[in-house]
Amino acid sequence: IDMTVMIPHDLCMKLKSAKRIAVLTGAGTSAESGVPTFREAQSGLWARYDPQQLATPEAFRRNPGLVWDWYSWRRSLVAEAKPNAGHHALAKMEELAPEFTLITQNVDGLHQQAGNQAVIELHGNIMRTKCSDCDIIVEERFDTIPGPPRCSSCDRPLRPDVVWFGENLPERALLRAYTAARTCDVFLSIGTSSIVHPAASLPVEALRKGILTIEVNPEQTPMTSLMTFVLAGPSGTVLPKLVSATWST
Ligand code: BJW
Ligand code: ZN
Repeated sequence: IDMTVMIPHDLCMKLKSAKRIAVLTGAGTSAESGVPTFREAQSGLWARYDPQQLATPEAFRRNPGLVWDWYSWRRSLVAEAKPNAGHHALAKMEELAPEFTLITQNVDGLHQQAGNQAVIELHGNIMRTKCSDCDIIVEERFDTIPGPPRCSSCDRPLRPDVVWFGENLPERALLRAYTAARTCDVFLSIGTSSIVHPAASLPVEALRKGILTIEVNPEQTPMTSLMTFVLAGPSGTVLPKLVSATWST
């Protein structure tokens, strides 16, 4: 199979002349760093684990130990992961673009590690812990402790500071993400299956405003046919090519 993805010249021209660039990333962006995605048939987390038993507030109430230990395992994977060439290309893009907003559904912090400054985390961060009751953020790291530790102020179990199904996204982050999606000149959707809402509605908002949209994903998604450009390849190879084709001429 020829994995070479051609970058259209007019895409580069439009990206280079964009004043504001907004980017939405998903788990696919971190796949090449060894962080498992969610919905892929063989390698995705939901192929082996049931999200209803692990990634909902009900699951945590029912079985806090199971949920805590599963996230401890996920934290250990993330702790070993390093940003890949796609993350580095997005950090470069932030330096080169006049205005740049990176909206991520990822909880692994790899964009920040790659050097991106303007990162909006829609689904929280797996390395942060908060109280399940009083929402206090706990700075201490609990890498190897089994079962949920207890909140020092209210004694309720602590939980990862991520957004589970049925929970609201952080309000300020979501508002800033909608604003960026509606006011940018180019919107890129990278490595996301585009099915989890409200994140999946961000490219729809951009399209409604007539904004140029680009998808980077080796597979098709419900958004693929609506996008202005589709770069059908892995972000770790497509993004470095996109950045050099756009800005080094
Ligand atoms: C590559 C690649 C490479 C591979 N390069 N690409 C409207 C309609 C229907 C349902 C709803 C709706 N509004 C709300 C809902 C319910 C629900 C929802 O959307 N469900 C859908 C499944 C239908 N949403 C919610 O519950 C949200 N809350 C909410 O809406 O609150 C209001 C409300 C309250 C009460 C009732 C109703 C509404 C919260 C969503 C929270 C999502 N949480 C998770 C877990 C985070 C913590 C953790 O890490 O454990 O977030 S689920 C999981 O999915 C995670 C991800 O951020 C999220 C998105 O997944 P993503 O990133 O797209 O990954 P994948 O695996 O799906 O896709 C990977 C992609 O990469 C694939 O396309 C590959 O091809 C590609 N790829 N390798 C580039 N190398
Ligand atoms: Zn508490």
